[in-house]
Amino acid sequence: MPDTGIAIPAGLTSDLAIVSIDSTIVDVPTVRRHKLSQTSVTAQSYVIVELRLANGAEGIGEAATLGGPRWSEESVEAIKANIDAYLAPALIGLRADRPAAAGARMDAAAKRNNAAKAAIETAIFDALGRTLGVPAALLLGGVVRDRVPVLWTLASGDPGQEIEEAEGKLEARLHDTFKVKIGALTPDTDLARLRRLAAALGGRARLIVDANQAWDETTALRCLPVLADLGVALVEQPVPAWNIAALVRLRARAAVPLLADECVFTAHDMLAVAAAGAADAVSLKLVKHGGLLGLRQVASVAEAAGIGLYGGCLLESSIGAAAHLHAFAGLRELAWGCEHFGPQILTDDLVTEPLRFEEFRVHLPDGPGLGVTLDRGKLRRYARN
Ligand code: MUC
Ligand code: MG
Repeated sequence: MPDTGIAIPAGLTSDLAIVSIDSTIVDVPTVRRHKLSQTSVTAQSYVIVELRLANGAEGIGEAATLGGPRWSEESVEAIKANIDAYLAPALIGLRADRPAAAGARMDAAAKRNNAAKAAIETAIFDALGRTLGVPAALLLGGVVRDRVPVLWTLASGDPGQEIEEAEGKLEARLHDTFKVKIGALTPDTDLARLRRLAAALGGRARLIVDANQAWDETTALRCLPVLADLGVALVEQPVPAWNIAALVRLRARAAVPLLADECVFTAHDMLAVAAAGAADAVSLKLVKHGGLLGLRQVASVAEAAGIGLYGGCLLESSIGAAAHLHAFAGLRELAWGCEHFGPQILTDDLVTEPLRFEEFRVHLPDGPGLGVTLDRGKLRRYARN
């Protein structure tokens, strides 16, 4: 190494080449059935990525799915196949201190496959952070916040059970905002359900709803004023992802802010939604944006357009949730907080020390890389045969 007068951190002088990338499908049961408009799950399926560098450092990442290829086009089976056949081979030999170059190589090797790419990029940041002894958040520009307000999702479809569940969360001071999944039932049944929830929890909790694209424009036009009257604070993806024009028309008439989810995967999508004036806020998710760098890119486009940021999830375990928290930690504003309750809806976690939930907030874990450690015993227990 030439004498530049600049001290090179010991980790950077080690061999940072990526030597192996392994992927494992796991299925972790949930504490209750979780119903969305397009699917319903009693177990969460993830692909866990383990990446190793020549210097011996290891990194982990997670690709989350929800009910097979129903929430988006990626299933765990497809994610694993594309990692093993295309994405991993494209990265072997690349230095881990080049995550942007890794992104370019992965984009050249496979179109979209954003959850698969996000899991690998997360593992690169983890391995690099562990090598340098710094948190992934520092590699992304440092920390503005070390804890984030976190909501809980009510999704059994049974309002009696949902009120009891919400009361438990309020009592334990874990969550005081609740996202209600609608669209699996008829619009009128959902409105009746929301009336009961608002009457029981109103004044003590904030309610938002997510229709997961279930309604057509006419239904949304009829239901949004009712939701506004009930005090619902935010309505997520009421109409199909393709129907940006409907979002624009609804937004012009609705007295409740609209949150873009399935209609924003890439920074180009974000730009189109912003230019059309189709949303008040956007849900940021690694599985949509292809990694921490992609998430921050989408956030930058939203920030430039004055669109609020919401920390979205796909029911990740503590591995995926930690990765999101590192990406969220450096955002200047995260107006809507986050929904990384995933680790709490699983009957078990995949790390040695799960994330800390306290006083309605989830904490950014301490330590190098992601700050969480894979429990290999758990990985084996939940691995699909
Ligand atoms: C979504 O569409 O937002 C996040 C929380 C939840 O219950 O479902 C997910 C996906
Ligand atoms: Mg959503």
